[in-house]
Amino acid sequence: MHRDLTISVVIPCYNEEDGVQRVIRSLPASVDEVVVVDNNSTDRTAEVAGALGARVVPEKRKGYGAAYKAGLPAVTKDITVTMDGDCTYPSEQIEECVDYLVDNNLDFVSAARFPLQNPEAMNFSNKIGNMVLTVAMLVLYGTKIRDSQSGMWIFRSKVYPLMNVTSDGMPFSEEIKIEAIRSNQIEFGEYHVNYHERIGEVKLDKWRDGFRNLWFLVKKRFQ
Ligand SMILES: Nc1nc2c(ncn2[C@@H]2O[C@H](COP(=O)(O)OP(=O)(O)O)[C@@H](O)[C@H]2O)c(=O)[nH]1
Ligand SMILES: [Mg+2]
Repeated sequence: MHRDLTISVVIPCYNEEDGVQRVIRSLPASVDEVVVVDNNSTDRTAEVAGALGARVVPEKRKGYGAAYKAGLPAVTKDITVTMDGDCTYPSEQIEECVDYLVDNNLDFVSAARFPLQNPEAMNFSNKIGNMVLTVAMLVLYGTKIRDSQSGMWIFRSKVYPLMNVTSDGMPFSEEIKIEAIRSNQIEFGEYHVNYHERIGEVKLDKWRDGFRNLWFLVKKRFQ
């Protein structure tokens, strides 16, 4: 609990046995609940997470979005915080993000990685890909945000049902932000955070996922 609000952290994982245990261990004491969504991992992700006290939600449908669609409705606390199971997002800044949400009367905060505090944390092509997608989102939706692809969000759990999220894959990240920004019942904000270098193997296929995410933005805009 922080600022009288209870906190759940949701972590989607596909083969992140090393990363997820470090993420869970690094969480501040104010986190009341950890939900790990395991997508048919073939390593020890589920055992490791369970042994560290996380609630493991199994999801058979593949994909980052499918995992979140199983994990986000499963939270039971006031605030939902999301992060990857790879130690890239700053668990040490969760409380700061909740402060930003509360102090600015917001419902949904997206943690922006750019400008990168540690330029080494992301390779050049991913930086370009992120920039292209964020500009595409600005052009198509008029959203003036710095990071359309951040996987760390801090929101009041009660607003989740107000967002109509559909994607089973990586576009889930941009989609939830569009839904939050567009809703007149949700106050959206961005907060700059530090982004760390990844532990474990990258799951993202930058060309395939980059184009899929771009196509998703176009499709959702004109449907
Ligand atoms: N549950 C689940 N998690 C996934 C899947 N693909 C990626 N992830 C997780 O989603 C997070 C983001 O993937 P990652 O490779 O770090 O992508 P990046 O952060 O965009 O480079 C990581 O915690 C992955 O383990 C999937 O198909 N299912
Ligand atoms: Mg990641």
